[in-house]
Amino acid sequence: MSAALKKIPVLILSPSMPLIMEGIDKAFTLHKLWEQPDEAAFLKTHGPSIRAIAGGFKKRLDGKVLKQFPNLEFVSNFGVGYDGVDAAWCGQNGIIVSNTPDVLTDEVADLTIGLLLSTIRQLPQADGFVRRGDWLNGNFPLTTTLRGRKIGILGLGRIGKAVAQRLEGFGVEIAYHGRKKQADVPYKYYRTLVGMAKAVDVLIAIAPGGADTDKLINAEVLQALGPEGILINVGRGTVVDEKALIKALKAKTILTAGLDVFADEPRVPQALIDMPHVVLLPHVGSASHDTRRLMGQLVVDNLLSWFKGKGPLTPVPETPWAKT
Ligand code: A2R
Repeated sequence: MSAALKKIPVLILSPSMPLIMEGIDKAFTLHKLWEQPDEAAFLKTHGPSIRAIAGGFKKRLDGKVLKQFPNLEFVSNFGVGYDGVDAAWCGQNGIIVSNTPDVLTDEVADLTIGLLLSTIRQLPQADGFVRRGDWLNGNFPLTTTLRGRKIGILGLGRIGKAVAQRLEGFGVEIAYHGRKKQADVPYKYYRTLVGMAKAVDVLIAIAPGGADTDKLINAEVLQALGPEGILINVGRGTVVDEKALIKALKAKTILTAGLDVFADEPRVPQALIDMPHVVLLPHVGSASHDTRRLMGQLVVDNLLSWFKGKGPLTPVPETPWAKT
């Protein structure tokens, strides 16, 4: 690694994958905020020299936080979702933000299908039934089915398309909602989410978090989904109004839900935990060794590419980069 790169200070705010920390440490001067005896004093002394921040961000990196780093050039975000960074603020202040798209698309799409089938056919519950010895006393109750269902995808992006592609193999009808109709997709487009929810009985959400999508799936949408309705959320928890969801599940406004993401992770509302028919996962969409390795490497490679003067590999749309 070059001596010039080695002088560049890069900050990680909270423990990250070893691959990320080792990769950054090898090429740059790595600072680990959580290891500092006095974080505030560290930020005061070293904040002005930091040129990049990397990792996943539990506490949102908004303008107020980012102002502590007047020489910041780059935020390398772990994950395709980057609602933990105020990318619009970064764009306005000459800071590039990168994320880790594509390398996790198939993994999350696979998990989505697994969660869908688990929720419909009650697979975790059936597993518990065998383990408890309940089978000795009779058969597992019959479940609902995927057969004949219509599926609506909120967010037909990279992952949404990969989910749709898999669903085609299941012979189900597919529709989608997003802010715009897409050319060259064979699925029916709905201009409104409520309109789509009325027409389908499974809603799969794979949209980004942030202010624009906050509580997009609300009481009205759930009502429209109907009593046979199933909600699968693998995007961001904030996209669902959790209180409305709990109410709808309790009132049987919809049938059930399969959730990999929650509004305040890792805290999951007790009301959901208490419902035996919903399936709850701890945000594991991309969480395989292989895929996380690819994501971690992309975090490091974005930094390397940027500081070698080659531009970011995967900048987010709010911080476009054009070579001058
Ligand atoms: O709205 P469009 O046509 O740009 O479609 C995007 C959709 N989307 C929205 N749909 C409705 N209302 C919104 N306010 C809104 N904002 C965005 O979400 C697009 O089809 C989709 C996002 O797709 P991609 O950017 O390709 O992201 P990818 O790689 O599929 O990942 C989706 C999300 C991440 O943002 C993380 O939150 C999560 O999966 O891991």
